[in-house]
Amino acid sequence: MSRGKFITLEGGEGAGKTTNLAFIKDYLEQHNIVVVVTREPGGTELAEKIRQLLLDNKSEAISEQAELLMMFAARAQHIKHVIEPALASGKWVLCDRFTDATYAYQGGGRSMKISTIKWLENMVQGTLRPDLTLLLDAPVEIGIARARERGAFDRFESEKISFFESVRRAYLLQAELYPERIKLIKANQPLPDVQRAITDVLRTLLGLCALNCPTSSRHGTVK
Ligand code: Z5A
Repeated sequence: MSRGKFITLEGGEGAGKTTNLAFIKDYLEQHNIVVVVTREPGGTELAEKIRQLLLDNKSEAISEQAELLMMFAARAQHIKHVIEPALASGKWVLCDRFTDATYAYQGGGRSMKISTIKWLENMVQGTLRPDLTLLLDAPVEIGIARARERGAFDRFESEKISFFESVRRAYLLQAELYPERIKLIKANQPLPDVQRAITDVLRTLLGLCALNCPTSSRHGTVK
């Protein structure tokens, strides 16, 4: 049995990850692919407990180092108990955020050293990397306005605009560094257009692309 594929969805506040996760799952299932949908931080009982601690905005102040290590502690559990077994059994894994979020939030937002994040990535993940990452990118104000409609803010969502600007810049840098893996999707357009761009990328991944492949720029942007 061939190994499944690992797809991650990334983006800032309110970019539309959760909304599009269901769309992608349906699309893959229509192509007879068995999909495991999961998220980070989280995905196992213990990792979900770590998530609660990380998002709780009433907890004692969490140091930047503790935050980074908690992300990777949750990730280690998630990989061992959910991601690796699913991929090994031929299922595809669709994950709402993964390590690009660590580069963006802890690296960009909290200014943690990239070399430290890379060291932890190698230690926890070994050679595991996503096969495809869809980066939903929208101006910070648009994402925040969308997220605000949802109500109460968690510990991350309570950060200042400048934090989210740094997160966005770090995500865009990741896309520039890994254009083969990370496909940039403009998320500040109507949902049907976002989903058309996502479908174009998935068609390419599934090898369904004949003459009508999307034109990708050097940075992998799909319009
Ligand atoms: N975090 C971290 O710091 N380091 C890490 O390594 C990892 C995570 C893995 C939890 O993430 C937090 O963990 C996250 C980063 C940190 N904190 N933040 N911020 P999360 O993914 O659970 O939380 P989130 O980013 O806050 O998700 P979100 O706000 O729910 O965003 P979303 O899933 O991208 O958006 P959505 O719920 O799909 O859409 C929001 C609204 O916009 C909704 O009403 C939609 O109907 C609407 N929407 C979506 N798309 C459109 C379009 N195209 N047009 C109009 N309206 C739209």
